Amino acid sequence: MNTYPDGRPISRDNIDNVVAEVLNATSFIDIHTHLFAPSFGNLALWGIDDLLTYHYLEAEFFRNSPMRPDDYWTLPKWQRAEAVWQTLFVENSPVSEATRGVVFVLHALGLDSATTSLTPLREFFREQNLADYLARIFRLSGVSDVVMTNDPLDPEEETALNKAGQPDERFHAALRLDRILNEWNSHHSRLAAHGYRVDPDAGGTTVSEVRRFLSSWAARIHPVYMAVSLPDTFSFPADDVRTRLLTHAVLPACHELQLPLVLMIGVRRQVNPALRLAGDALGRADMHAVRALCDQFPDNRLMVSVLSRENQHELCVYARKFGNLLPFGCWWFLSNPSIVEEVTRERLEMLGTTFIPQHSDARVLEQLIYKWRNTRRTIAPILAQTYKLLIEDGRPVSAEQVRRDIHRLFRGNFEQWTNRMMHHAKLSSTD
Ligand code: HDL
Ligand code: ZN
Repeated sequence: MNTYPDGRPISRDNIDNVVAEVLNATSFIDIHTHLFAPSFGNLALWGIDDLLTYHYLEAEFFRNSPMRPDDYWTLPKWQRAEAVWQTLFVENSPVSEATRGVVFVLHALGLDSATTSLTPLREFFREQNLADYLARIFRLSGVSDVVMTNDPLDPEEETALNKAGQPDERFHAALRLDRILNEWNSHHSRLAAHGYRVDPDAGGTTVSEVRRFLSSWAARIHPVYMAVSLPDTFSFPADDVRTRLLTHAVLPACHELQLPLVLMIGVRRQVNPALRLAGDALGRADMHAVRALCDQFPDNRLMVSVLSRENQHELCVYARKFGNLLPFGCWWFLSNPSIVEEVTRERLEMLGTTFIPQHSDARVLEQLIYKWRNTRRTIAPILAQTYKLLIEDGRPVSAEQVRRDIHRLFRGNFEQWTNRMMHHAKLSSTD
């Protein structure tokens, strides 16, 4: 950046420009997504039909359309996309976060977001060469690395993981443990079928065998962390299989492998199963569980995101009490500008730069474009205001400090917690 020499204090009037420039010039690490590298085949979602059949949009579609979910699911994907486009983008104004996001993706790609027909859009995506297109999307998004969500107990993904070709250094693995920690009854037999001596009641050699499973997959996919989403009813410790496996298998394995454990707490799964992926909701969780985990496992690094807005403030307070707790992201139903603003401000006020502001949770490649443009747009004035207060309170601010802080928030904290220096693409200013 050639606007301001590194050391010279920035005038208060120039703070907004400097913050915006540094945010745009810094490539971010996206620490939680559901994206897949192209080598995962059909699991890697991209293009207009995947963008429009995103479950956030399907939830909004069902609010607007007389079509019953059961009838909607009988349609092929392209027809579901047509129905969503007609209902949310043609017959109604795309003013929600998720619909406006698609508008911006199309705009950023130079496409007509006001079209009444998907045909011209489909032609554009059909013409794309994925390798070149991937690089363009990462560049447009200002992202250098994304972390996937990898579940080796998912049959479709296990096949892809076993077949995954040349790894793409921009896509990092994460070992997702929901089936083991939340749905043991339904999945222990799959572990047994793979030769792990586990019991339905998680007794006997289960703990050591689950740990062997974790070590084996960690050796194969080199995850940057292990992760689990947890219900709003999550309690720890408790007299249950989850506590037993967390205590004696997962947390010791994370410590041995020097991996953080990512906990995403507060989801209330399938409150309306008819909506499928769109059928999940949230609930306020008991943060005593987070305290107990931080306290009982001081040598483990815990990264926590919560789904209830009310839990965010508690999470900040606990992060002030435990140095092994790193809050991250405005997860899922919190990932809206009105809430991102509140959460980011309270984190800066209570934690300084010791947190990770956001992840995209993207499921479709092009979502990176809008999710990260929105993050930059929402957070820029908040950071600028923070520096203005600092100047007003007597401390000059330089561009170098702004660059250091933004690097820490969107790269450094994660690289430090995972002991990984990530692929660091210098952002080009042109598309
Ligand atoms: O459990 C999770 O990782 C959530 O992010 C769910 O995947 C959810 O469906 C989602 O995509 N949220 O953005
Ligand atoms: Zn997710």
